[in-house]
Amino acid sequence: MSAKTAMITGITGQDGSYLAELLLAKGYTVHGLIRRSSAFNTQRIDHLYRDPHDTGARLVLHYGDLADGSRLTTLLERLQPCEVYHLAAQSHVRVSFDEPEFTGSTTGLGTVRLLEAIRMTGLPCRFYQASSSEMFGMSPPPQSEDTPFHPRSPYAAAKVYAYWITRNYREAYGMFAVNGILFNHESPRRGETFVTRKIARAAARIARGEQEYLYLGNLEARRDWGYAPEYVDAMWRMLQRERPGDYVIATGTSHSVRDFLGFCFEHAGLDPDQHVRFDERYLRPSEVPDLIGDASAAERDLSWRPSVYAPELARIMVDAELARLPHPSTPVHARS
Ligand code: NDP
Ligand code: GDR
Repeated sequence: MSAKTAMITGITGQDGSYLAELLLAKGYTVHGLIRRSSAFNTQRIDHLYRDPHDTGARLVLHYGDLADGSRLTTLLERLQPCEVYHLAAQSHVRVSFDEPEFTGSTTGLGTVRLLEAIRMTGLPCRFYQASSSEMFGMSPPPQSEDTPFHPRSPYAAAKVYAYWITRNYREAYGMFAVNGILFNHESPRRGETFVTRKIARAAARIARGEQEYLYLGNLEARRDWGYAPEYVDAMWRMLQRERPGDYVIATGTSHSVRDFLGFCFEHAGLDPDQHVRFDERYLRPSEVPDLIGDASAAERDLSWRPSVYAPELARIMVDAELARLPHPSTPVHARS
């Protein structure tokens, strides 16, 4: 077992929760950055949390925000992590068209605030940047570490900035700073407004008679969908390398949104034609048509390879949604 200390920004998100699980299982002490909100936003990590007064509690949460560089500096100074996983971001592509400036500040400048905090404290830690396949945008598939970026949204443009500033701190200051260029990865913990979770949730609810229709936008976009728990393992592997490098993480397969809809609805015993409606509000001003990642460098250098592909992922997600719903035999008055 290792006695390392890690810091995770975005620990309350999908990836942060799986990464915290992984690092705790490896014996790390994990410090997570959380935003103050008027209601609790820690549902994804509540099962990992122990009262800090308990001896042996190794998950510690700290208030902080990517907008607040001085807080990042003082936290790093105090916690002295040896690995920093920077996952926090305004991560929704469609929302980034509505809030481009906020997205630039959080998703783009948030990264340089954290890197600068590391540089100023002189901490010899390793840094992981959550880069995205969205940076490839219009570049045709397959996309690898050598594919040029052509971002198609304020989110993707902010991630391109964050990618390059990470490389710049590596080159300028010799920092161990890496970019994981992760293609879409999903799970039952995915945010409810991302398309896979939205579809899986609707399939379960329609099958149980709790919802009639599902409203979607562009069904023809193609994505390379993998399974989130496998992807956080790749993040960790990148920081264990002898030398820093950037890696694509993907399954190498692509499916359309329509395909994913078919996988979920078939598993729930439903016909999409009877329940799916188009709503233009879910279209984007500019779309990313087709992503297929080439993760051969990660397989070669990190010994990382995926095992869950989109059809199985869809079944995992629908089953999780069905399990979340009250059992059909439970009388309505007994449901909380
Ligand atoms: P989520 O949207 O589930 O989680 C985002 C996290 O960032 C949450 O913990 C959120 O906190 C936190 N956050 C947002 N804004 C701030 C802020 N201003 N200060 C501090 N924390 C903030 O994202 P995922 O887990 O899916 O993704 C993790 C990272 O990986 C993101 O950077 C995303 O852009 C990137 N990525 C994701 C991919 C995917 O397919 N999932 C693929 C490629 C990259 P709160 O809970 O309070 O909202
Ligand atoms: P994406 O994920 O934009 O790829 O970004 P999302 O699930 O939002 O969209 C995937 C594709 O589905 C189409 N789509 C819809 N999308 C949503 N959200 N809602 C709908 O109703 C709908 N109908 C069709 C979209 O147009 C798109 O083509 C995710 C995020 O996690 C990013 O943070 C991450 O960087 C990338 O994946 C890789």
